Amino acid sequence: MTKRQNLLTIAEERLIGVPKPLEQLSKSELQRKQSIGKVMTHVLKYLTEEFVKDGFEWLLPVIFSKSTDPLWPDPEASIDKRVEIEIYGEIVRANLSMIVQKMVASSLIHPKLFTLSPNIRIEKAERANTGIHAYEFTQLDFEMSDATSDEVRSFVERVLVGLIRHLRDNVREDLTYLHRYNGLTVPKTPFKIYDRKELEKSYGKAWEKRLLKEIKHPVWITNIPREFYDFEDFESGTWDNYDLLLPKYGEALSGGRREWEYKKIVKKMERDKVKKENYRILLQLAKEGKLQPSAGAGLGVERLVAWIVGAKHIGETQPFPRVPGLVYDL
Ligand code: ASN
Repeated sequence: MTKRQNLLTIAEERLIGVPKPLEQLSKSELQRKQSIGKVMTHVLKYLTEEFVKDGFEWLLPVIFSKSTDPLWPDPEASIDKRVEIEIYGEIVRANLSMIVQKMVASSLIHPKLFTLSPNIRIEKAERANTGIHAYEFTQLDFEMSDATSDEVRSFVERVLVGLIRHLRDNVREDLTYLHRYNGLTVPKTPFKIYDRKELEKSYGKAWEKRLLKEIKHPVWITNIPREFYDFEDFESGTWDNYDLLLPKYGEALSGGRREWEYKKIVKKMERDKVKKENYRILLQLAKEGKLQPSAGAGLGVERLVAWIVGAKHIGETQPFPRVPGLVYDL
């Protein structure tokens, strides 16, 4: 056995339980994948239609740019490698999220916008078996100029409730085949809201694990310390942001009200040791007073669908699974 084959065998053993590549699926596994694919199609169709009906403009995504999400400081991030390459003599970064582009475009051109954007997050290989991480995934990322967090949350709740109702009516056969028709009930609104600080007080640092086992419906978590772009009240130390947690599958959406003031953004970047030179245009617009207050969020499409269909691994919702630590041919 060559060294490479040996390494592959070790990797494969470690990865038992993760989705196989398409060409290796049995007949019944292919049938399951087909059903998941059908649910995915309906999810994408429903969500994009709802956003368009609500007056959002649909932007095409970018892949490489000088500015991307720093994903730092974020207690949940586990990035093994940041993809930076040189094109035309310039250094560009593979998209970690379109947050910067959303803030700029909602300020300059489309007050309400969304995009379906590929996020390339090379997660550590040890996340292969979590069942909820993929090294490439798609975000339905949206931003609303002048919106409050409450407005974003109510909008998300309305769309999600509508989606579940729509799926129960339109892909009943597939949900039944996937053993999810009975379990996937329409959630009641408003969803419960938990303050992260309160959760830490009652459950300790590992609050998320405990909560995920307890909840039966999607819930909101607010006040999460993270990247510079989410709004932080320096006096009270609270963050005006939110995550949507899905039972067993965890965070499927994160977002917040945004910072727009130049001085505050600079202060936070310096505090977090985020390189200001990577955010030249964002900072320039903020300095000129052209960055508008906004709020928004990004929904992890595959994670949402994983919850809807009860997937064993998020890679099951991808035609070509992106399992951390495992690179298939396609
Ligand atoms: N899309 C998220 C947001 O809108 C950011 C992220 O994915 N890190 O806040």
